[in-house]
Parts: sequence; structure tokens; C-alpha cells
Amino acid sequence: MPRIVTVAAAQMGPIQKADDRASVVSRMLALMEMAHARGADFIVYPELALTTFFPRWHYEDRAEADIWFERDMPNAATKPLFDRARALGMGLSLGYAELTPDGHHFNSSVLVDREGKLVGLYRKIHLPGHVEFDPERTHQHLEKRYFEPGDLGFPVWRTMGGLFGMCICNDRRWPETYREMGLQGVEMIVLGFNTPSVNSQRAAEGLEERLFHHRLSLQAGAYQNATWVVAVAKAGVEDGHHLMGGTLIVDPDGHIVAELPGEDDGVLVHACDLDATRFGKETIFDFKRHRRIEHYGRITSQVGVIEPA
Ligand code: CDV
Repeated sequence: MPRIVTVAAAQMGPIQKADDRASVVSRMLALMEMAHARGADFIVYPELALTTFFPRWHYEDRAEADIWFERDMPNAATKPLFDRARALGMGLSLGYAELTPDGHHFNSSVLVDREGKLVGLYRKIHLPGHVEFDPERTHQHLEKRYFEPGDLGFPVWRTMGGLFGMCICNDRRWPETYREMGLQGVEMIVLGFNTPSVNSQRAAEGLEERLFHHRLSLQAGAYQNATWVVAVAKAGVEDGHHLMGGTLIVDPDGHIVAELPGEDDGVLVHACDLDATRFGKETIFDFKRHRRIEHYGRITSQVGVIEPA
């Protein structure tokens, strides 16, 4: 009996600095209705889904950036989203900037089951970019200024009939991300991203190369850990800054099974059989039988130097 999760990757087009939460949430609700009409029972929104990608803006006084953060989740602005998902019997994942009661700032995402219960919280670990304004760059990427690295690891949650995990944007480029969850048996990893279409430090690295690295990382992570991966873009031109699209779904054999064209609001719906992860997990990537960490060597304090065990 297959275990099907019909997932909707809900790509969002640009969100401008001037757009308020209410207008963004109404767009997200429209995507949810589209997803439901196409049979989805789980919807995934991008990283920092409620606001523009604010780490591109430098605030001398860091506290001024707190306008982009949520103190609760759900809150008054996002409650309609949580309520509607529960009424439709849909699970939900969404990225947002989290400000904790004791003053910590994280780039976070939540996982909510089909009954509306908040089952998971993830805080982005691999924060790209820099802390101070950098005049050498074509654009700023100040995630290290506004966020602390996540302090929750890469948990996996048993919910919606399977094992689910989350990561956020830059995390998808790191093999450890997938392997940490793979070792816990993850069957579907969901993530959102905001990826500028040009590297701020290497103009020659444009859209094509960025999409290549994006697909390469997602496909390798899925295959090497025998898991579904669902990656959702915030895309298009935000206040003059271009973010790439590339919303896609990868199966546990590493194949892209669906990819959304364009950079506007839209949903990519795919019926994912969680049992399709079994073959890889029970054969070539059966970690218990074949993983040989005792033979991998010992890493010395000098980065990059490996000594035999
Ligand atoms: N939001 C991100 O984490 N963006 C990075 C960019 C800066 C490279 C990414 O890995 O897509």
C-alpha cells in the first residue's frame, strides 16, 4: 500500500519592501486554494515567505531590522493561513524570521500537521553572507548580521504518515544537512530559498550556473540519502534585486520529477510515495550495513589534513 503525500511547492513571486503581511498572506491563501483544488494535502512555502528578503538591506542600528521578525507563530497576520490549512486538512511548512521572547533572532521554518498542530521548528544553521556592509559586493547579503546560527540541529519528525525534515536555503548546499536527517531515516525534506541570480562576489556566476549548483545539490542530497526533497523559491525582482526561480521536487533516486517554470506565484503539485525511499534505504544507502565511519580517517586540527585512523 503506497504512502502518498501530495505535496504542493508554493513558489512566491517577489515581495517588495512596501508590501505588508496582510497582502502577502492573501497571496499565500490563494496558492493554498490552488494547491487544494489540485489534490495537495501538504503545502510548502519559501524561506522568509512573509517579507521581502530583508538581509539585502543594511541597517546601521541592527534593532531597526526587527520590523521583519515575527514574535509568535502563528500570529494575527498568519492565523488565517493556519486556520484555512486546518479546514482543508492540509499540512503546512513556511519560513519566517523568528524573534524569540528572550531576544534571539533566527531564520526559521515551521512544520504543521493536517490537524493544525505545530509539530516542528527548524532554525537555519548555514547562514551565508557577512556581518558588516561590504562595498566590494554588487549587493549585500547580511544574514550573519541579523540572524544567529540555528540551535536545534536537523531534527526529523514523524507526522503525516512519514518522516519529515526541514532545512533552509544555503543549508541545501551542504551534504551534512541531508546526512544528519538521512541518519534519522528522513523520507521527505522540505526547504525554501531566496537565491540571488548572480553571485555578489563573482559576476560571471549568473543564473545558469546558480541553477546548476542548486539542482546538483538537491539531486545529490536526495539520492545519497534516499529521500524526497521539495525546494521552493521566492523568485523574481524585489526592489530591483533579482532572485532565481527553480522550484522543484526530487525523488529518492535523485531525479527531478517536477520543476516550475517562471518566477511568479504558482504551485507545483506532485504525489510522492514515501515508500519509494525504501529501495535506496534498504540497499546501497543502508547506513547500518554499509557506512564505514571507522575507516574514514581522523581529521586533525589542521583543516583539510586527514590522517589514517
Ligand atoms: N538565502 C540564502 O541562503 N541564499 C544563498 C545565497 C546567498 C548563495 C543560497 O545558498 O542560495
